[in-house]
This record gives sequence, structure tokens and C-alpha cells, in this order.
Amino acid sequence: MSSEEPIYVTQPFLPPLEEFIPYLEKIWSSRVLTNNGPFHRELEQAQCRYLGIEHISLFSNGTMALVTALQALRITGEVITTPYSFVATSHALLWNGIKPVFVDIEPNSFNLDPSLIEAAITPQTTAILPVHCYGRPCNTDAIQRIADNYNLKVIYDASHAFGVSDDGGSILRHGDLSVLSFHATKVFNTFEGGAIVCSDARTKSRIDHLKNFGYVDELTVVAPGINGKMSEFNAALGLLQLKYIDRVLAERQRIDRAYRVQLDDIPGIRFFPVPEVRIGNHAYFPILVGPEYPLSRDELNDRLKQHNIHARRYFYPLISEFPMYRGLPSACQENLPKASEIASRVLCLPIYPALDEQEQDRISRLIRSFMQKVSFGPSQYP
Ligand code: T4K
Repeated sequence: MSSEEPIYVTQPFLPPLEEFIPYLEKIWSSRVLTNNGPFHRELEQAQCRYLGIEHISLFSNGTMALVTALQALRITGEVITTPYSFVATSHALLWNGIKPVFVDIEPNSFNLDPSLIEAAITPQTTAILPVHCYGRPCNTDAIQRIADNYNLKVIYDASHAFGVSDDGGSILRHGDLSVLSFHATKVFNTFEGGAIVCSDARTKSRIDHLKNFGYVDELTVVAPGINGKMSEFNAALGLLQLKYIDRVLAERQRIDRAYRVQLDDIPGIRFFPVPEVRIGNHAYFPILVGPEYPLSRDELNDRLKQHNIHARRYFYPLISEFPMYRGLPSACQENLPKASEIASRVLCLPIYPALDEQEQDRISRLIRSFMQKVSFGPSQYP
């Protein structure tokens, strides 16, 4: 094992602690800890301004927001979704008693392939749940066309997509609802947190009731709601994080660009083209390890670990391979050839604002050095 300091796939950005103290002092003096307090209300307004969206409802985490989004639109039956995501995407369906129907992904965006959606629609289908994977936008126009033709709702799992804009503005405006995660590992974090974005006040009101046990006022409960509320501590951190988010995005862009230069000519190492978006967020830096590279993806991952570099195989295994999904007809590998292939080759390299040039250079040089050493024979592995 290497003596160098560990480098993980991500490290949360935190503002200077002394800037957080005044927020804590306010909480201590007001004793408002949760239940739509002043920081919560302020963060909702500030995020609408920053993201250029109409309405947002804050949540305790992204998974609770996904579960509630499905409830808010009364989704039932079957929902078409991607197997190439974090398990929370499909788990939210199971928690609502909905059957996930997996459809394969596009090899270039790693997002749900719209050309395959129609064939998966049945009389039980009520919605599509795509993911803007790694913060790269889905083909929203094509997905919306299908949804309109078949009268389906669209809920985007936009957990990776905070701050991403296409030519028309925030990508969170697409579909009926978009769900965000503000988990520690995300581009924008509130320790834990999440949100649902919607475009009309009535839907926001329903979502807000659902996340507060269904309460409308002290004596009125209109739905079997849940407790999905964000606390004042999380909201306060969110307000402070918003002051730094542009710097965070710029640092991520710096690292993304440097990897592209450093890894450019390594045979068998492929990465995404620069995103065709107005503003990207560089949430992840996935590479695909192909047969021209002398190590398999898992060997490369292990070798990096020996050097205390902890990349991650997001998203391997596919959701469809976990035991609670494996039995579904749509989960079989033959139905998901592209997702299966990509999941077997993908490796997400470390990317976060505090990753400095030397550390990043070390990662890229190691990936290059494994290639050269292997070509001289396994005995010379580092
Ligand atoms: N939909 C999608 C598409 C998602 O990706 C996610 C979450 C969700 C829905 C659900 O949203 P939330 O309910 O979580 O808000 C992580 C995260 O736990 C998960 O939030 C995230 N996706 C997923 C992609 O990644 P793990 O199991 O890989 O996390 P963990 O704890 O191994 O963290 C990865 C690395 O980050 C660690 O090696 C070190 C670093 N780290 C992590 C934490 C938690 C820190 O430095 N500090 C920390 O506090 O799942």
C-alpha cells in the first residue's frame, strides 16, 4: 500500500467554518430547527433565482424527494427507467409499489435511449423516469415527444445535474418534475438534502403537503404524507454553499480539462466529449477502459487503490443486476447490451474542487505508467 495520502472519488466542498457560525447562532437564538423555518424559505427563493426555475421544494435527501415526486403525480403501474444509475432511482419505484421497466442507454450519453422507449410501453405504463447521468442532459425533446404521444408523465432524476443549463436555460425545467440530491458527494451539498423542482404553484403546494405528513394546517391532513422536510441546519449550509457554487463549478471545470489533456492519447482510455451544454457541472469524470489498454477496468481500479487512489465504478453493477430487480423480464442482459458493456468498463476518476494539480497529475501519470510497465512484463508492475 502506498504511503501517499488517500485520494477519494470525491470530497465534499465546505465553506470556511467561521462563515457558518453566524447561521448557527441565529438558529440557537431563534430555536427554529425545522418545519419550513426562515433559512428553509430563504434557500428555496435563492435556489429559484440561481437556477432560473419557478418552484422548488426542499427535502431531507434525494431519495425521499424521488419517492414523494412519484406520489405527487400519483404514478402507478409500470415506469420506464434506466438501469444505469444509483439504486435509489429504482428503489423509489419499488417503495411506491411500481414496477420498473428497464430500457437500454445511449452509448454516447449513458442516458436512457429514447429510440427504445416506445417498444417498452404497455397499457400499464404511466411515466418515464430518466436520469441526467453524471449531469449530462438526456435527450429531453425526444423523451417529451413520446410522453406526449402516450400521455405519460416524465420525472427526471436530476440528482447529478445541479447547475446544468442547455440553450433554453436550466435543464431542471424539462418534464413534469425534476429531482435533485444535495448529498455530501454532490456538486452542491447541504450535508444531506434534496429537492423537487416543478413549474406550477399548485403542484408545489401538493409536494409541500406530502413532505409534511399531508398537513395543510393544524387540523387538516389531505394526504398520507411522509416526513421529508429539510432542517434549518441543512438549509443554512445551502445558503452559504450558494455563495461558493460558481467557484466550485470553475474548479471542477479546471480538473475536467486537465484530465482531457493528460489522458488524451492513452490507447484504450476513452472519455466523454466535452458536454454540448451551455453550462456543465463536471460532477463526475468517467473513463471507459477498452481492450487496447493492457489492464482491465477492475485491474486498473485495483492498481490505483494500491497507490491510495480510490476511484469508483459508478454504475457497476447495473441496478437490474441486484436481487430485487433480477427477476424482471426487462432486467435481462440481452435487453441491456449497451448498459452492460459500459458498466463493465467504466471507472469514475477523482474530481472535486480541492483536488490540486499535483494530485491530479499523479493520477494521470499512474494510469499512463501502468500501460508502459505492463508492456514490459508483469514483473515490473509498480
Ligand atoms: N439518484 C441518483 C442518480 C443518485 O446518484 C443518488 C445518490 C440518488 C438518486 C439519491 O440521492 P440521496 O438520497 O443520496 O440524496 C454515493 C452517495 O451516497 C449517493 O448519494 C450518490 N447518489 C451515489 C452516486 O454515491 P456511495 O455509496 O458511493 O458513497 P460513499 O459514502 O462511498 O462516498 C463516496 C466517497 O465520497 C467516499 O469514498 C469518500 C467521499 N465522502 C463521502 C461522504 C458521504 C466524503 O469525503 N465525505 C462524506 O461525507 O454513494
